[in-house]
Amino acid sequence: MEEIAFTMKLKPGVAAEYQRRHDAIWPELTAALKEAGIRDYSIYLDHATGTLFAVQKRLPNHTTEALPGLPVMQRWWAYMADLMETNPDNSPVAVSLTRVFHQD
Ligand code: RM4
Repeated sequence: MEEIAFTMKLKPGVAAEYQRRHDAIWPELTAALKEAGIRDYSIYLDHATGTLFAVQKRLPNHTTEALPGLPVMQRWWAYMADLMETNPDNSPVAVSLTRVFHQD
């Protein structure tokens, strides 16, 4: 299983609402993420900067590249767009990170 990490950016003053929405994440989205092969997916927030740090494991045969085409993913991104820095299609601006250390 591979692990990837990336950052996203929260707009100022919306951390509580971001948390609330994720505490009530749509079951159909959870199912879609699992179906795409994502496992052990966490998002952390740096309150000082609004930077979101996402880390997830993916099955070797994951299909995460297809997620942006799913209606449920597009609906979720549109729903979250008021809280986050986004691209024109409402997907969050995400910056891939390079793992520089790991210890089992
Ligand atoms: C985040 C962002 C990501 C999504 C998670 C579940 O706020 O929208 O794209 O994978 O939620």
